[in-house]
Amino acid sequence: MRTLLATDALQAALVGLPHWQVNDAEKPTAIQRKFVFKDFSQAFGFMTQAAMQAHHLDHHPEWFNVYNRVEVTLNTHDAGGLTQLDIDLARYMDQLAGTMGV
Ligand code: H2B
Repeated sequence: MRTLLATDALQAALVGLPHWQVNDAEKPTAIQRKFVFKDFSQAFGFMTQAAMQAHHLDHHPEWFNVYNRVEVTLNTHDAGGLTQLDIDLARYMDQLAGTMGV
């Protein structure tokens, strides 16, 4: 799970994650998305549920929150780049935000 994704596998996975951007088009080592919620309570609810999933996966986001905004960066520091765990956590976050109307 913590092996770097090959370029073609990463490209294929990113097709299903249109809200996520790579940090560097030439040499992607992280993906990023900015979520905007209704208010702080909703943003923190998202973070709380995502944190439980991160704990479950033993895979943790870098994130930054101000009021209703949550900026997320995913990468696998053990592997030095992007792995399937980043894709799985991004999908989970997309789905969760979707249930909150985001
Ligand atoms: N989270 C992320 N984002 N990348 C990792 O490489 C990672 C992690 N490694 N969470 C895990 C924890 C590792 O440090 C522990 C020891 O399992």
